[in-house]
Amino acid sequence: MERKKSNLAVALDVTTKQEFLDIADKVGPYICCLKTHVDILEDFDQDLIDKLKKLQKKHDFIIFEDRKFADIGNTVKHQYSKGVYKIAEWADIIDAHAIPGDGIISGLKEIGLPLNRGLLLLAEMSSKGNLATGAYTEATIEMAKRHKDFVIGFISGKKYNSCEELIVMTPGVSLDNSNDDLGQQYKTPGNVIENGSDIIIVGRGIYGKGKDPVVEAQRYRNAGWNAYLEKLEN
Ligand code: 6AU
Repeated sequence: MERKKSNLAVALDVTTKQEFLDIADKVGPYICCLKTHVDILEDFDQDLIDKLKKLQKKHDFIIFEDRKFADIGNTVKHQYSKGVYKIAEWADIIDAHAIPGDGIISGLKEIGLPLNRGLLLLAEMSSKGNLATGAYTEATIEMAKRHKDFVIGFISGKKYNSCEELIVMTPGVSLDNSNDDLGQQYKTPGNVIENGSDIIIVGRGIYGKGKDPVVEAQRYRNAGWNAYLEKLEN
């Protein structure tokens, strides 16, 4: 983030390999993290991963596969390391829901820790009516504290006083819209950085219809980084 002066993660939710690689190359210079949903790609293959890794080297970003694991430890272990995607081989970080209890972290950790990977827990969500609030969020924070060897942070809208050292990444960020028609709710980069978020996650704001990904990535990078500098001054 310091090297690139960027706290922007791009959520690259497109469904073809060509679009994916094209946008990743365009936004690469402006991001600290590329967030993927590889299971939405129609033509996923090993070649995509090889090319993604090349782009990672070229542009210097970490790869976050937003798999949102949510099963028992034994199952997520396989989902993380095996199957078509072999996520553990190429994703620097992943995320998981806390709903199954500590076993989900223990299972993912067995695979990820030896590979020097990191895990984010979903402590809050951006969508309307979501259930990750109050006591659930509190319990998630406590779970993270018990696994600090592997949990590096949260998906959340704010920083928690009791674990300020853990990274907070925040989705639901837009400079132009306040919601979509399927329950997504947006805040501005300024709002979320003010609340203590470290990294803004932006998807359609960057490559949505009629948008130029380079122009938008620069715009969001500047908005996020300037909000961070302002926060440092105050
Ligand atoms: O900017 P958008 O609305 O186009 O995309 C938001 C991205 C999507 C979601 O899967 C993801 O952020 N997301 C997440 C996570 C973990 O990143 C959690 C959440 O609560 N809400 C959310 O939108 O790729």
